[in-house]
Amino acid sequence: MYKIGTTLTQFIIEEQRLHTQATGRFTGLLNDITTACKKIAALTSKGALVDVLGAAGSENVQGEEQKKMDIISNDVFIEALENNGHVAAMASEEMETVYHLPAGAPRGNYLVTFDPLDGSSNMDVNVSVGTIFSILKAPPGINNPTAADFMQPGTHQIAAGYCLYGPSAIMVLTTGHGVNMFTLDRECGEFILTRQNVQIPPDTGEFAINTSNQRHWEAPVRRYIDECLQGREGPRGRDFNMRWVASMVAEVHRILTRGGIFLYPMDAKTGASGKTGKLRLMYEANPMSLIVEQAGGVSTTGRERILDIKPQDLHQRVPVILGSRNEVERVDSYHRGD
Ligand code: P6P
Repeated sequence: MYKIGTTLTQFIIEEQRLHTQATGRFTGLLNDITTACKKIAALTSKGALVDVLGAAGSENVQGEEQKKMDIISNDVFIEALENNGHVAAMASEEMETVYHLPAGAPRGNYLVTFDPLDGSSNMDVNVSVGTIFSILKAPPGINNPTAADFMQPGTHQIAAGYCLYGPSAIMVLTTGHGVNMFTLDRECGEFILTRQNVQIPPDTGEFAINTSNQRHWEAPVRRYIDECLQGREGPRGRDFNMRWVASMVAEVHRILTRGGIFLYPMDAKTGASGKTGKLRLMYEANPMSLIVEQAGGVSTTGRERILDIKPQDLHQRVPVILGSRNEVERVDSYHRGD
């Protein structure tokens, strides 16, 4: 256990000391990511004051309208990581293909995937957004890794985290040994350890789903939500509450903080468009699933553990049902027909 008040920088150095073979590159990478998140936090907090709101006038590879901050955050992240010799390549929601480092830039041991500003449409209405990142090992000796080198299941992640830009800027990080939370002290510019070894309560009375898609849901999800809505008069014998922020980072943070279940399930709407879900595996579902599992929660598609999925494409989408263990396992049981 670390004393509350430890800085993220100190925490990362202490963690490195636990690994006698450590070269310091992983520590350097986490510090680069921290720098990127501090810069994005500063920009999101200024908003209209620095003209970062509104549409960029372009679309990303997903065919989604890009916000100015999507592009700015992506550039901030790339700039913070590409020249320090800690990464070998990067992949982002905002870039169609793998980002190769400039010729001559030193290559590191890691691949990083990221969603530079998840929930960015909330920027214009001043609602929480966040950066999500995932760290994988790069194949040794490859100067320019390809998309195939990123096709590693989520269980291979070395680390995962997010930075939530809300009333506070909070970095949440796991390196495979539990989940810790760090709040940005804007006066000293440091993320300060404020919660250690976070655990998600196994039970919850709070679900998060975009109910406007209800007519498109598969039967198991419709059954689960219907039972929640029937409350104490129904088969669950208790009332439920609902939340939907339309920012996965905010939903996951609430679940880490007080429990809950988040569902963006497979539905006929996404199926009809040939997609296999709404959320992206490599830089949304996988990092959030590692964090949730490390905090004692569960994360599945309804039919399989998300971290076990063998990726087929950088921008592959998957259904996501994650959070409090007993609720997610109930939804899974409904998918099995129990
Ligand atoms: P909808 C944000 O665009 C995002 O990728 C997640 O952060 C969020 O949970 C989801 O999509 C919101 O989707 O369909 O409710 O707008």
